[in-house]
Amino acid sequence: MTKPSEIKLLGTPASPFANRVQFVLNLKSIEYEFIHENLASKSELLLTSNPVYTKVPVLFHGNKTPIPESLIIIEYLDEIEPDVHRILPMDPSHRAENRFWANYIDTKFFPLYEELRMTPNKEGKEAIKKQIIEQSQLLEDTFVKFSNGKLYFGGDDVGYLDVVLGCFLAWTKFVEKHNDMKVFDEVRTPKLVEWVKRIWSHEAFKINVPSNETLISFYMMLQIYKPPRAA
Ligand SMILES: N[C@@H](CCC(=O)N[C@@H](CS)C(=O)NCC(=O)O)C(=O)O
Repeated sequence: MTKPSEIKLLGTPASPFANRVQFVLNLKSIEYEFIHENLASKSELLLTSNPVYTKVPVLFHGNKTPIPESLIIIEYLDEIEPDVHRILPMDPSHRAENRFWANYIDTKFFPLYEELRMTPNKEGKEAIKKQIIEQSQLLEDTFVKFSNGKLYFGGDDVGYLDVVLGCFLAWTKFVEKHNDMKVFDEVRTPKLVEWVKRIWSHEAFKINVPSNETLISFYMMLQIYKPPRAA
C-alpha cells in the first residue's frame, strides 16, 4: 500500500491533465497533497521537476525522481497500486489499443479546443468546429467498440480511456457554451451522451471538477499569455 503522505501532485485545478491524475488517485483511494502551481509565474518546483516541458501535472512519490506527463503518471499509479481499481487491461494487446486511443485523444481531439480559441475569425472557427464534430463521431465508434454494450470504455467500470477522455468534460462544457455548439449530442453520439452523464456523476470524478469560475479565470490567463492569432 502507498503511504498517504508519500504522494504529492503539482497542478492547477483547471488543468484537465491534473484532473486526470486526481481521477485515478481517487479511484485508487490514494491520499495525496495537492500543490497549487501558478502557470502565469512558474515556480522553481515546476521548473526543476519538469525542466523539459515546464508543464503540470508532476507527481512526487517520496524521494523518487518526479514524474511529469499525465499519461505516464496514471500508468505509474496503476503499476504501484495494481490491486485497487486497475485501469489498464491485463492483456498486452488491449493495453496497446487503449494507449493508441489515448494518444489520439491527447494529440488530435483535445488540441482542437485550443485551436478553436487561437483561431481569430468566424470562418476559421466554423472549420475547427466541424473537425471537432467529425472526431466526436469517431470517438462514439470507439466507445461502442471498447464498451461492448457495457457502461464504460473500460466495460463495467471506469477504465483508462474513461479517465483519459473524461478529464476533458468540464472543458467540453465550457467550449460548448462559449462556441454555441454541441461536441456530443443525442443524434450523432448517443452512447457518449449517456457516458458523459455517468462520468459526470461518478464519485471519483466529481470531487475535482473545476468550477466555472476556475475555468473562466484560467481561460482569461490563456488569453493574456497565449493570445489568439491575429486575424
Ligand atoms: N502532455 C501533458 C500536457 C500538460 C499540459 O498541457 N499542461 C498545461 C496545463 S493544462 C500546462 O502546464 N501548460 C503550461 C505551459 O504550456 O507553459 C500531460 O499530459 O501532462
